[in-house]
Amino acid sequence: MPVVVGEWNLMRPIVLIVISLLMLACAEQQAEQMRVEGPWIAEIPPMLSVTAGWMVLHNDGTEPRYLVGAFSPNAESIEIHQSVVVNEMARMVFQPELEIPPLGSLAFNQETGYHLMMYKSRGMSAGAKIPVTLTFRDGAALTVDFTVVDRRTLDQ
Ligand SMILES: [Cu+2]
Repeated sequence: MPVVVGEWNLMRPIVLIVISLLMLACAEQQAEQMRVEGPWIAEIPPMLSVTAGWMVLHNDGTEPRYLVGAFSPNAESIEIHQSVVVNEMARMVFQPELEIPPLGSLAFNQETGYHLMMYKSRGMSAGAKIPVTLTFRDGAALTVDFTVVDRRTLDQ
């Protein structure tokens, strides 16, 4: 059917509402301006299933962003943790969300203690590429391939 200017003006609010709904419904809405550097997962022997993922998460935007979760087809669940030392005891503390400052980054490494704890994981042998989706408070998501690495080959 031919679209004339008058019809478009009537339809425009409806189109905008439909687009908004689609964006809300779409879990794979890309987390624009978010970027992952050096993602890797520690290799574990096949009889173990808990391991950790590491990365540097960059926010190239001008607003703070908040990481609220992660999931992967290769793990039953993933939690955001921070390793801390309390009374000389190493503990891991669950993090409900982490802020990534605007034009800044947050490192998940031994120094900061932040890591992605992966439970009941599969296929964590050196060289494998494991897709992990990071989810943000605004509903956006970012999927990145993490490389499985044998820790012993790392200089730490
Ligand atoms: Cu942990």
